[in-house]
Amino acid sequence: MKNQFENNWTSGNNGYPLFNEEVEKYISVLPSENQVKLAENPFYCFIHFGMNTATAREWGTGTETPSDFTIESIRPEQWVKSIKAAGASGIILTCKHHDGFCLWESEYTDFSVKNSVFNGDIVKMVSDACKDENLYFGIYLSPWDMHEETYGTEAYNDYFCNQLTELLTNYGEINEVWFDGAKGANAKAFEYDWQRYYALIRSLQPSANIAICGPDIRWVGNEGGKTRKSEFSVVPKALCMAETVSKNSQHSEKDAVKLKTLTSMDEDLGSRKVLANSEELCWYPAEVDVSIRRGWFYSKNENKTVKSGRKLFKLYLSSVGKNCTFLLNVPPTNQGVIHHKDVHALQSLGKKISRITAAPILIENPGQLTDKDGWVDFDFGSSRKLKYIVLKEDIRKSQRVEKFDVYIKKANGKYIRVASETIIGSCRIIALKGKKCIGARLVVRQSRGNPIIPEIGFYE
Ligand code: FUL
Repeated sequence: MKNQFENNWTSGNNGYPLFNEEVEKYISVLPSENQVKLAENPFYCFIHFGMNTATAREWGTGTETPSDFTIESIRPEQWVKSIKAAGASGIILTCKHHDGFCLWESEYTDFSVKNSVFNGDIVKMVSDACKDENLYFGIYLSPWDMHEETYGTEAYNDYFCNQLTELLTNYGEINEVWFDGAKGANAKAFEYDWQRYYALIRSLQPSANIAICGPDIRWVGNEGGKTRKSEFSVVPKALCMAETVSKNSQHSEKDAVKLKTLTSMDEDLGSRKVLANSEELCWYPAEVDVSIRRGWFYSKNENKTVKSGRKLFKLYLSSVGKNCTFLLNVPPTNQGVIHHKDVHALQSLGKKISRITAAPILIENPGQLTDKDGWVDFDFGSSRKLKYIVLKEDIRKSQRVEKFDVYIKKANGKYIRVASETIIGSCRIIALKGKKCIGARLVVRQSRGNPIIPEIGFYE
């Protein structure tokens, strides 16, 4: 009779093959260097700011005029400092939202800050402020444009590429390009030339990840911070074209048929069952985008809806702590600053995040487990109050762990199971509220090949 630890990846692997051709196929899917960098910096802030900030709307109409942008000044250094206090490592600015109004002085349209009371280039001001504080800078450029008259004709692809070129060449390093899939129901039908946009980004900013309607970062599927039980980064390749394919028909019929059965909203995107039915796979990690307030843009009516530091921290744990990246939107006010309520919540979030790893008990590198390591023991040397366990897989060797348990060891030598989970991925955080113990045991139950765990940290 096996004890509770003997059923593990070295002895039966939960009924799944540990290594065969299929498994080899799954673990041969690896992240790009850009995706590794993102996994190491998994928390960014979104800044929704623009015409809608001046008019207090969520979506504009495209019929606004530059004089409707009545904001005269902004304090981007205050934006960047507040965001940095939260622990984020980058900012993504809405350079152009669906209304088409540009926050930089684009050569290709009159509909920009250049013809408003604002004196300056907001993209430049924010990207400079990021540089000053060592934050990454990324751009949001809405493909859907309600204002631009070429929208709906082939000339719009040129217009869009011209604007992309301006943004990708005049502002230093661009770390991420975020393409929104949103488009109004009555908008003109139009085929975006995604492949052309991607090629342009790759050539002008090779270190940028392309998110959402792009091949590098997957939308988790909702804006409420909900994540799946198992967020796999290896998924069917068809998914990485999903948002694109659903909006234009430039891809083959074969892709479109596959996508009918699997969308980025499905609960299971990466189990063996799903992967087995898929010819091609890709590395496509999930991003959780949430606003700190009810809306994406600032409205004074929504000051009451600012999420508390506690709530934001929960979102952090369920995104960054579950193999996802976290993109928290913080919209500046029409006075050009981040409202004090948001600043306060960001500070509180930052403190909570830094507390996770502030008091280490033990940090180890078990490395690649061998068939002698059905479980791994950790000895704390004395009784400690365990609050967090942070686990990392070596994603350069793909995502392997499919099921694991963590036990704590009590002073009397007894083991108590405190976590029974599925995936690890780039980062998995387990919160335990200060459990007294003298050690811990990690049991990997199921894996795709040998698990590789370069770091497991225990904190009190
Ligand atoms: C949505 C947009 O329509 C919202 O305004 C916002 O930009 C959000 C991030 O994406 O699709």
